Amino acid sequence: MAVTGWHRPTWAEVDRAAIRANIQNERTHLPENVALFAVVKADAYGHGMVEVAKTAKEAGAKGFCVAILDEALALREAGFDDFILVMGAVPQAFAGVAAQKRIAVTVFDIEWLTGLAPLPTNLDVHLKVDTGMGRLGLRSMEAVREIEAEIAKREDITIEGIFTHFATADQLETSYFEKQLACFREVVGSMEVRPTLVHCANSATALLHEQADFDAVRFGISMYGLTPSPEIVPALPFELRPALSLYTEMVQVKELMPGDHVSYGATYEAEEREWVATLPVGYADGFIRAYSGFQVSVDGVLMPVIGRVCMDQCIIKLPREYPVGTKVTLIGGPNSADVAASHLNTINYEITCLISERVPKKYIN
Ligand code: PMH
Repeated sequence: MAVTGWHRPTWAEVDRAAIRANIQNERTHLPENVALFAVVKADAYGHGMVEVAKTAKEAGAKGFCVAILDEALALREAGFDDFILVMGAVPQAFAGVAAQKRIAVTVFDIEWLTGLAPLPTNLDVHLKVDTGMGRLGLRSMEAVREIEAEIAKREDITIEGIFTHFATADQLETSYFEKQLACFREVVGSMEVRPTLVHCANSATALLHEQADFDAVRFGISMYGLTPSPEIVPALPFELRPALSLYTEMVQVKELMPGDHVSYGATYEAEEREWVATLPVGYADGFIRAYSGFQVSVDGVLMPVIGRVCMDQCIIKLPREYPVGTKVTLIGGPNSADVAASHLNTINYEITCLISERVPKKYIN
């Protein structure tokens, strides 16, 4: 059982108004008839799936996309009766469960279909086309036609949708993207019957490319107010509002003397008299060891994490003495998820997904 730390002053604050604004801005940007599906997999990129799903729905999201069947079942369990698509592979053995719960699944392989026993009730499927991502998907027009013909023979399966996923939508150079898009259009055009939901856009595509020919977008990272990549920031059609901030409080403040050391390995040595604070957050919370050297902030003033980050604690160097209980922004404001991603040599997606279940989420607005 994962234990959440409600009795420790370390928490993630999720601003629901930011999520609503990001969705509403994107809906205004999209043609009226294009639905926005909120991508809430991986606990809504670390923001908390159920609360985000509620907020997204209030803001006009018409359904949800998840990676695994359990996430879809958890949404049903929480009372959502909206459209849900599992974008990852669902084992055949669980197709019946998905059908019963009216959860759409992704079909990317003829073998998955041919080996499928008759289902007790209709299963909606979305065909996944691999137009260049090289991950899941049917790789040719013929493969799509073959599946379409196979499903036409069955009474228990409906092709509700067809989709693809872009490998380079977050880059300003669009030649690979254009190739994928042309391939997708060609495959869709070759179908006997155009499915109700033809969709291809992740956030970057939904923000930067015309969606008039499509029926839905799968809006993930930018619903959380983060950019799909730093390079497209100047091209974004509206300002994104980050929803998540990670906070903690100083639990001990002390003065080091020259030559004093900090944390495992005693890798940090004070050169002069200096103030430091111990924070109750560590790598088990998703504040991983690579955050060593990262600048967190107090009222906008940046201060570095010194020495090694421990499992449950870390230490920062203060510019002066601060009272115990002072609130520290680990992620947010000047030390945004993008700045953290750059420090960790990763992407903002990973920064929020890393935050573990031990960190409680507090929802505002
Ligand atoms: N559609 C699919 C098939 C996805 O895998 C993802 C995100 C999205 C839509 C939403 O993308 P966005 O968050 O950029 O809007 N998938 C992943 C992934 O597999 N790794 O990082 C993001």
